[in-house]
Amino acid sequence: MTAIPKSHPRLNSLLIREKLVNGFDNNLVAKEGLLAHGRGEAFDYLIGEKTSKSAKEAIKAAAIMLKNAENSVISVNGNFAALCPKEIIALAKNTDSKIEVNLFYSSEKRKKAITKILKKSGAKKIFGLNKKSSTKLLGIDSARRIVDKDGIFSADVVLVPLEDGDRTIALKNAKKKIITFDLNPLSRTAETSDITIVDNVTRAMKLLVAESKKKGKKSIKYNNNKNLKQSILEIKKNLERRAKNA
Ligand code: PTJ
Repeated sequence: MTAIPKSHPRLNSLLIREKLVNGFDNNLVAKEGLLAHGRGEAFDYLIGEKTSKSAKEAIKAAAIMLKNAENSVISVNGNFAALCPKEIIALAKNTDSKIEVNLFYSSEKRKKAITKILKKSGAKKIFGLNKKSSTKLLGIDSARRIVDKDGIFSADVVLVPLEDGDRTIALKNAKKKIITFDLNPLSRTAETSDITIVDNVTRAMKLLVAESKKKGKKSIKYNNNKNLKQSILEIKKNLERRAKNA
């Protein structure tokens, strides 16, 4: 592990990168997960590496949607497990959601490593591990089609972070409400989901956990297309400010 100077101006970003690299070394993260992270980093740079106003609105709506759900599931992939294990458990507890491991680049070795870190962080029951209770989602070619009958398959709301577009579309076709974290507001997942949180999952999950603890509000006016437009305009504003100061 390379020592990162504490005074580095992009310390947080480097620490996140290191978590991903460690996650890769420990079989949590797929090689392609490192590439996905690189894409995310580029967008994070464009949004100014902080949670925007539109992301905060999306987070509020997501907390309400999860709490109002009958059967909500948090879908966990390698990047999510490496970056936010404690927050996954806390969110599941606050919103009474199930946790399911669902991988694009699936292997038993990776599933084991992800299960281990989730259990270490306090998970009791994890879906998506038992072949006997698995079934297939229509419209997907990747291993992501294999889902748990009692988990994603029967869920009404699914949180799918850092997701590929095909599965988001398949889940929408299966009439599920979808919440996602995606730093790219132009991705198919961002455009297809019911709630897209355009923020780094490491910042946004902490805020979502805090929001999900709050009592009170049972509904919120929220429009994902408007919110995505706002995210894009926030990037534009940020770039204009940078160009002015260049
Ligand atoms: O663990 P697996 O096998 O299920 O594979 C997971 C990856 C992420 C490799 C897989 O889902 C994948 O290939 O995803 P995509 O299609 O590359 O989409 C990932 C999206 O997440 C991209 O739009 C990235 O910009 C975005 N992203 C990357 N890092 C972050 C992020 N969004 C929020 N926070 C991040 N830290």
